Amino acid sequence: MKLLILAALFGLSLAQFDANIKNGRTAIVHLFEWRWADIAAECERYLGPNGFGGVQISPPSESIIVTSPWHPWWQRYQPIGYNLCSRSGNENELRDMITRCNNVGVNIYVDAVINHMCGAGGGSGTHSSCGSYFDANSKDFPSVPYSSLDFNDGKCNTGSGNIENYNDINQVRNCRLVGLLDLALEKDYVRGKVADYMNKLIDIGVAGFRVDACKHMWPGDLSAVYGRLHNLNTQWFPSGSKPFIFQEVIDLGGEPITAGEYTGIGRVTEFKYGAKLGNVIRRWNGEKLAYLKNWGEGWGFMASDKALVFVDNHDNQRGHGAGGASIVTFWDSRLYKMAVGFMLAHPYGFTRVMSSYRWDRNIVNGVDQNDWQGPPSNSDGSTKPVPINPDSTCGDNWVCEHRWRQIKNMVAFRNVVNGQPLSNWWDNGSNQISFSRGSRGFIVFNNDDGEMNATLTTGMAAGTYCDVISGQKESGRCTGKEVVVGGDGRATIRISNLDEDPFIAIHADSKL
Ligand code: AAO
Repeated sequence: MKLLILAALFGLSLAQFDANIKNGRTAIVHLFEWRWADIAAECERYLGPNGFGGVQISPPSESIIVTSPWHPWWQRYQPIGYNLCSRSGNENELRDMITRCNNVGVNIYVDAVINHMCGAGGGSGTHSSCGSYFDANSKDFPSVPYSSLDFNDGKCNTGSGNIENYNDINQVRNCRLVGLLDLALEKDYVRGKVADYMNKLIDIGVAGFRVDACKHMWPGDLSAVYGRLHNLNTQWFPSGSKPFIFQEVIDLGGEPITAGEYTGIGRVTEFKYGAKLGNVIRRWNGEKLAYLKNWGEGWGFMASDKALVFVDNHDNQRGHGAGGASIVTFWDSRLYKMAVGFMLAHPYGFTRVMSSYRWDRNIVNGVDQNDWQGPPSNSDGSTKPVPINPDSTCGDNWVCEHRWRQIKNMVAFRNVVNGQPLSNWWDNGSNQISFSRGSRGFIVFNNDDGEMNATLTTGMAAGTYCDVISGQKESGRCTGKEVVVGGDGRATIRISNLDEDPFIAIHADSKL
């Protein structure tokens, strides 16, 4: 009996680390600010067929509408209630998306903003995405309802009421993050309202949550909320499945609150990953690809089975959050493809691919003057659809990194090599590296200034393979470079440092 209880507890505690992904898939994509109707179509026409396991969506909860600046993306991080209408669409469209994505084996993960409501200066009225009335001055949010009794202000000791010092744990968790009204999650009532919101989404069919701003919530409060969550909808998930939880905690070291305080209750975003990989790919601070030999825990990251990893996110691609100038994004597309390629080839962590929109980037003294700009929009601020061009790229300033051939094919690579160990590491002591994933995949990078010409152990069966970076296998033929693996498992690899994509990847399914 005792053993059974232990097993049940153990099972429960492990469950929220599992992304509930179907069909052996391994990566998710953040379709930042996409409309629900476009995500539904993307699941059916692209994500399902190309082996993506899931989508992180922008917050679906009712938010404030900000008009100065004009409809910034960040207005959605200021909830005024938990009705399900947002800039991405209404509740029916949300339900339709979740159903259609689930039906093609693509999971939906919701960005849950539960630490706070809108900013203290949000005013009063019905300037909200479902038109619900609220009053930020009196902390009155009748659509939930929350009243002034449901906020933390009494517990905050700073003069401004805001977080002023990240070295003071109490401030970070009891004061307002950039002026956002801070919910009192230790109250049973507040926990109940938050859990109701998340449970409604679970019942509709989502597979889990990115939980926003977890550093600003006490782990005990979060764990109490998670403990109230339903199992996933059995129409699409095995009975007893728990929602996947990945928590946004920015821990680059140097602060008293660490990611480790949260890894017991769910996965955690590993922000060191993108910040350090950016340095390596840019070759800043004397970093080189050869140093990636012990990438992962060896670099001081959290345990692989606790980590949610990404090259950039919606904050640090535009200077919000943390990571700094080293973060590589679609703006540096050549380096970006290498960084994402490396991430998807390497076994560490659960991977998330970013999919962005272009904005009028204008960096003055290191600060982007237009970091607030929302998605491609009509003049009334409504979000534009994502048009698909004949060559399968996206139009209207939607970047769609996930549709770049190199990135899409590396998502497939990760699925093919799933579960295989990293082996046959090779480097030239500088910026040329290669490694295998068991006998299922092999990748080589040349980020040096000279040409690479080396005979390397691939771990692959003899044969001719199609490089999925310069091209791909189509109707049995290769549209890119071919790699010949000999009977000894070795291949001669030449990569010019001048190539647009100075890397090559082959896998079991790209064999010709
Ligand atoms: C907007 C306006 C504000 C206004 C507010 C209220 O911009 O001027 O006061 O409304 O009216 C997003 C936007 C915000 C926006 C907010 C609400 O980014 O600009 O405010 O929506 O509309 C901290 C949090 C982290 C948070 C990050 C942005 O810990 O949780 O700030 N990310 C999430 C979301 C994000 C969202 C929110 C939370 C709020 O992803 O999109 O905000 O829902 C240090 C700390 C970090 C801290 C950063 C930034 O980082 O460690 O925890 O993140 O500072 O303040 C080095 C250090 C690194 C340090 C960094 C920066 O890199 O190593 O640790 O420097 O100092």
